[in-house]
Amino acid sequence: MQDSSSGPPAVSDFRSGFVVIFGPPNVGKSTLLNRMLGEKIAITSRKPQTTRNRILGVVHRPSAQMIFLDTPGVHSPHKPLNVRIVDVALAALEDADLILVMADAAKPDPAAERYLANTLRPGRRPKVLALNKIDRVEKPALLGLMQRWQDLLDPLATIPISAKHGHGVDLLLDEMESRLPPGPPLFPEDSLTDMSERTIAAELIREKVFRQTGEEIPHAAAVTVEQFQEEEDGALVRIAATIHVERAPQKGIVIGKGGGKLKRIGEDARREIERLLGTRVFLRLFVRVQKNWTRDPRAMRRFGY
Ligand SMILES: Nc1nc2c(ncn2[C@@H]2O[C@H](COP(=O)(O)OP(=O)(O)OP(=O)(O)O)[C@@H](O)[C@H]2O)c(=O)[nH]1
Ligand SMILES: [Mg+2]
Repeated sequence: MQDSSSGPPAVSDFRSGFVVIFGPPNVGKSTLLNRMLGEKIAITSRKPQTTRNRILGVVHRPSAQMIFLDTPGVHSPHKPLNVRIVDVALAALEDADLILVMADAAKPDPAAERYLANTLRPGRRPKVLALNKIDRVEKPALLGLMQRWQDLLDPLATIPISAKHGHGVDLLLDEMESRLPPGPPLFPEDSLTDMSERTIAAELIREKVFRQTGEEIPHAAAVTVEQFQEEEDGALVRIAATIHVERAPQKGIVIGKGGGKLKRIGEDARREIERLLGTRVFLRLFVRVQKNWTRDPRAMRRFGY
C-alpha cells in the first residue's frame, strides 16, 4: 500500500548527524541534554567540572535523528585530571556535524569568551549558540549579550534558552535540525544512549557525592561499580560500588559523623537508580583511598578517564 500523505518522511527528507555540546564549565550543558532527551542520563551540579566523559544522547524527531555529545566544560586546565578531561571535549569536536556552543547569559565571563573564540576559529565547523539561564537575566541586557556573542563567534544562529525550565529549547532543536545534513537514522529507534545502566549508576552515585560534599571532595572522587546483579526475575538489582578519594581525611569526610553522610549519598543515589532501572535497588557503598589518583595516569585510566 502506498500512502504519500502519512507515515515517516522519505529518507531523502530525513536529517541526521552529530551535535557536540561545547562550552565553559557549569553553563548548563548536561542540564540541556537531559531536557532535550526527556530523561536524565547526564549528571549535573552547581559545581564546575561535573561532567568528565563525553555523554551520548539520541534525540528522535519525526524528520530527524540528532545525536548529541555532551562534553566536559572547557577552560585552561592545570591539573593532570583536568587536562585529560578538557581533551575529551576537544576531541569530541572532531566528530561534530554541528557545534552547539553554550554560554551562561547570567554570568558573562571574559576568560571563557576568549577561550571559545580561540578554540572555535571562524569557519571551521558550523555553530549554533545557546545562551542559557535567561530565567536569571533582564531582557535589555540579553540583547546586548546576543550581539556581543554574534560578533565573537559568528554562529549561524543565537538562541536564548533556559535549559532548566525548558524555555526556547524546542526552537533551538528546530534550528539545529535545519542545519544537519540529509541522512538516514544512525541509531535504532529506541536507543537513548550508548552508556550501560551500570555506568549511569556509577555516575548517579558520583553526582550525589558532588552534591552532598563541599569544595575539595567532589573533584577528588571517582566511582566504580563492582557488582550489578539482577535478582528476583529482574525485580531487584543488587549493586556494590566504591567511592575512591585521594587522601585519608577525605574518606572520613565522605563517610561523615556516624556514617551519616555516606548514608545520605547512598539513599539519594538508590532512589535515582531505582527510577532509572524501574526496579528496586539494593545499594552498598564503600569508600577507599587511592593515593593521589588524579595525578596518576594509570589510576585515572582505571577509573575511566
Ligand atoms: N537558573 C538556571 N540554572 C540552570 C539552568 N540550566 C542549568 N542550570 C544550573 O546550572 C548548574 C550547572 O548545570 P550543569 O548542567 O551541570 O552544567 P554543565 O555545563 O554540564 O557543567 P560541567 O559538566 O561542569 O561542564 C546546575 O546547578 C543547573 O541546575 C537554567 O536554565 N537556569
Ligand atoms: Mg556537564
